[in-house]
Amino acid sequence: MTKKFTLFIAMLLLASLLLAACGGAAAPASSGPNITISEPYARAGMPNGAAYMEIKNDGGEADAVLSAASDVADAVELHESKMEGDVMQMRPIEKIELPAGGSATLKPGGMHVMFIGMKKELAVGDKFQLTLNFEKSGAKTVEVEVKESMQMPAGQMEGGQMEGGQMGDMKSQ
Ligand SMILES: [Cu+2]
Repeated sequence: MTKKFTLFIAMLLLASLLLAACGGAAAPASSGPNITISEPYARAGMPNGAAYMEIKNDGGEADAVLSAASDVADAVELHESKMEGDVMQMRPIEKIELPAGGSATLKPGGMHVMFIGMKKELAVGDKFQLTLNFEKSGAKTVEVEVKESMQMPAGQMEGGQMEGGQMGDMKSQ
């Protein structure tokens, strides 16, 4: 009786160990890449535009942005700007790497999402959808707000004032 009972307890223990093992096996799947995209914004211009943001990977597995898509432009590419001599050059990049626990900052003068052939001119304050396609995390869509114009500083100033009708008023006076 005691022996049988002990065996029963042993089997219970074994079963709970197996359950724990299964639970443990499920954990690595949830500790894959964990992507957060923060503060996406765009600089609008004609004929091209660019979007910037911070992409964080809090997960335990590396990921990468492979491509981007949006209906605001004819083509959307991943680019990187670099100084070559005195000239700022940009070139398409294959992907944006996101190491486990790492992040990538897309900012003016660095990596960016490039919009080639804007379908219409965006104004400061406009919002549009941008989808980033990740190697492991799949597609993630963010809302991008147009914060500034590409044509600076003249474009920026004119854009704001002409929209408000102030330029027109001043001219007519
Ligand atoms: Cu570019």
